[in-house]
Amino acid sequence: MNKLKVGVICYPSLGGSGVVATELGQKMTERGHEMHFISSGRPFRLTEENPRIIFHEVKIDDYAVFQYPPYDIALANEIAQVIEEEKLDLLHVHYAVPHAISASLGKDMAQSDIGIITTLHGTDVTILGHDPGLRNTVRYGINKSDRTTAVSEFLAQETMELIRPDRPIMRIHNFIDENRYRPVEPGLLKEELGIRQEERVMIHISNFRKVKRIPDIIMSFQKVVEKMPDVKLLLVGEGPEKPDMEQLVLDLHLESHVIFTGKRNDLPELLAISDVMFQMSEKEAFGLVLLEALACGVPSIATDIGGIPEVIEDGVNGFLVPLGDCEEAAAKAVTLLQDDALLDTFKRHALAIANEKFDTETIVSQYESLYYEVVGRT
Ligand code: GMT
Repeated sequence: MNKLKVGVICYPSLGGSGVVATELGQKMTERGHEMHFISSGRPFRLTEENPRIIFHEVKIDDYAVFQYPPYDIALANEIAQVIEEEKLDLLHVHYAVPHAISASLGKDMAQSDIGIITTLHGTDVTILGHDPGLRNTVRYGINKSDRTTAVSEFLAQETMELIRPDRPIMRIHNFIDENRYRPVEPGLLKEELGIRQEERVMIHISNFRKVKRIPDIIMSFQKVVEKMPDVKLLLVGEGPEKPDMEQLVLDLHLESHVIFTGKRNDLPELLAISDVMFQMSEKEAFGLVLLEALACGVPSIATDIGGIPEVIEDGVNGFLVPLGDCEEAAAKAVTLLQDDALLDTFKRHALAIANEKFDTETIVSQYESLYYEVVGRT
């Protein structure tokens, strides 16, 4: 099979979608393909030097004539230029809006017949899809793509129902870097964070946006502390909600139980000292962080919404609770944290499901087959 030159368009810093785009790019280079990232900044997980990864920065000049710098047009320009100069075989865009639109425009500008694959990650459908104006734009982006994938069965179905595109949506689950996310030796991290050996640890990792419903986590955790005081909650990440969450922790007198770590690079080590992950999101197309936790052997208490039930099987590798039900979340957390045998079983299931259902090479192969299918067709 010929090796491909693929243009990858993604957000450099927006959570899980940028992570998946980067990990996939890296995995594709191991299979001999050349990946050209076209983005406003270097994707934050693209840290290692790799001769088969080429980064093309989209620069936007601040012309006085525009009130807002036209990023989508600048991106289309760059895409057209890279298609021509690098003789790309394919474009893989993450997010329909604006990336699939810019890709389609860039393809026209380059007068190319290059194929476009769009991967939907969630908010472009579950949030933008509810705006009638933008819904048409999302549909346009999908219809202009040769193939569209969604990161969960839930998102694929939601897209068909809300957006009603002309073409089917194929589900390809997310995956993680299995060399990084695995059970690791955490060293003295527990002590460094001021956690006693005998204390249980719950962890939440996110970008602290409203959609993550962090107040539900803190209020559920308060109920856990009432039942078993030897427990700590790690809140890992940064984002707009953080100052309010720090205040809520003070208001609930939980400051000796809750640790805000800020953004961290040692997530596998933090997961290694954690017993249970806590995720109470109101929208989640997949929940990449849940899979990262599973791969480190950490089960979850998570809301029964969106694509989460495809990652967390209730009573197997975690517990699912109704959205906003802090009582139930706390009860399930206590059940798990107070029963060593049950926790051990859940941890084993966590690892097994991460390794089998979300096997990295299988999922990367699904994308690679799609790449060849679209290149063959165009
Ligand atoms: O919601 C986030 O934290 C960021 C967002 C993104 O755009 O990266 O995540 C979305 O894509 C991830 C990767 O596919 C999914 O794991 C998240 O569930 C999805 N977020 C939402 O649907 C809210």
